[in-house]
Amino acid sequence: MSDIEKIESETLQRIAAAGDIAALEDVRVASLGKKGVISERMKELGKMSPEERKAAGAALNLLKDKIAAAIDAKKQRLEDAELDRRLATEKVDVTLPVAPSPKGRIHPVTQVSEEIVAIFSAMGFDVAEGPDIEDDFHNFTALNFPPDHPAREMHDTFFFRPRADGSRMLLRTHTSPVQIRAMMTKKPPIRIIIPGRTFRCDSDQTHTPMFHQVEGLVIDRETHMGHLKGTLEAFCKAFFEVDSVRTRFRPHFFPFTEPSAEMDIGYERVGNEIRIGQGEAWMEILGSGMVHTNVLRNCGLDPDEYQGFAFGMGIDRLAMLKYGIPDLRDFFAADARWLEHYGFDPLDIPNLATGLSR
Ligand code: 2NM
Repeated sequence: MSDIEKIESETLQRIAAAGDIAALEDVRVASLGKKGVISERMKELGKMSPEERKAAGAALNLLKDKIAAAIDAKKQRLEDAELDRRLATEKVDVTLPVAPSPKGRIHPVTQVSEEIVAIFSAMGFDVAEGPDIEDDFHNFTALNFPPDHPAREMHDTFFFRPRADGSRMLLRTHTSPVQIRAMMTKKPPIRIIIPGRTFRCDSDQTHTPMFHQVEGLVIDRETHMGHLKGTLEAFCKAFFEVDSVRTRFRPHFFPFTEPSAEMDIGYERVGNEIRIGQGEAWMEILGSGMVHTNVLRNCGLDPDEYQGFAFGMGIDRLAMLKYGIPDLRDFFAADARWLEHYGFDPLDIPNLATGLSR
C-alpha cells in the first residue's frame, strides 16, 4: 500500500469512527489543518524534482478533496442525527392544560362590562351597539325630552359646532339612542343590552367626562313591571355573586319611562369593606321603568300592542363597588401599576359556568 493510500484509509477510518461534531473536527485538524498530515506532505513537494512533484502533488490534491468530502458528508449525517434526537425527545404535548402567565391585564371596566354581558346573554338578551356621535333626535327628542326642557341641560351635553341648517351633532349622553334605533328597525320581541361609552360635561371626584353605561331594553306584547323586577333582581344576584340580595324600588322620574323607579340594594360597611346582600343600609345602583308610550309611538310601535321595560346603570361605579376601587379618576389615568393591581387575567373570560370573577 502506498503512503498516500495508507493516509487515506486511516483518515477515512477515523472519520467513520468520529461519534460527534467535536471528534470529527479533531480529525479534520489532524489531516487538513495547517499542521495536519496532508499539509505536512504538501510542504515536502518543494524538495522534489519537477517530475516527482507533478505526480505527488496531483495525488495529494486528490486525497485532500476526498478527505474534505468525506468530512462534509459525515458532518451532515451527525447533524441530521442530532436533529432527529431532538425531535424525538423535545416533544410538545398540545393536549396539556395551559399554564399561562400572559402579559397585560384586563381593565376593570372591560371585566365588569363582560360580566354584565355574560349574565344577560344567559337570560336571552342580545348585545347591541351604536355610534358615540349622535343627533338630537336619537339622543333626546325620540326619548320624550321636550324641546328646551331642563332635562336636556340636566345631561350637560357636549355639542359639536352647528351645521348650516342649525342642527348640531352631539356626544351621546346615554346609550339610549341605540334602543331607539333598535325599536325603529326591529320587530318585537326585542331583548337587548347596550354597553358603551357615554359623555357628559362633568368632572369631579365621582364624575368623569367620559363614562360607561349599560342599558337594557325588553319589548314584547305583555311585558310588565313584574318582568322588570324579576330580571333586575336576578341580575343583581348573579352580578354580586351572592345568594340573597335585598332590593328595593323607589319611584323616580325619567322622561323616557312611566312609571320610573330606581333600584337600591341592601349593604353593610365593615371597616373599609362594603358587603352586598346584608346589613341595613341602601345604595342606589340602577334606574329603570316601563318605556313611555310617547317613546314607543316615536319609534313606530303601537302602545296598545306592545309594552316594554328599560334600565340603565353606570359600569364604572359598579366596578368600584364590586372590586373595592376607591377613586374613579384612576380608571382613566393609564397607570400600568394600577392596572397590574386592579386588572384581570386576560384568559379568565367571565362566564356563568365557572364563576364570573376568579
Ligand atoms: C335608564 C333608566 C331608565 C332607558 C329607557 C330607554 C328607552 F329607549 F327604551 F326609552 N332606554 N333606556 C332607561 C330607563 C335608562 O338609565 C338610568
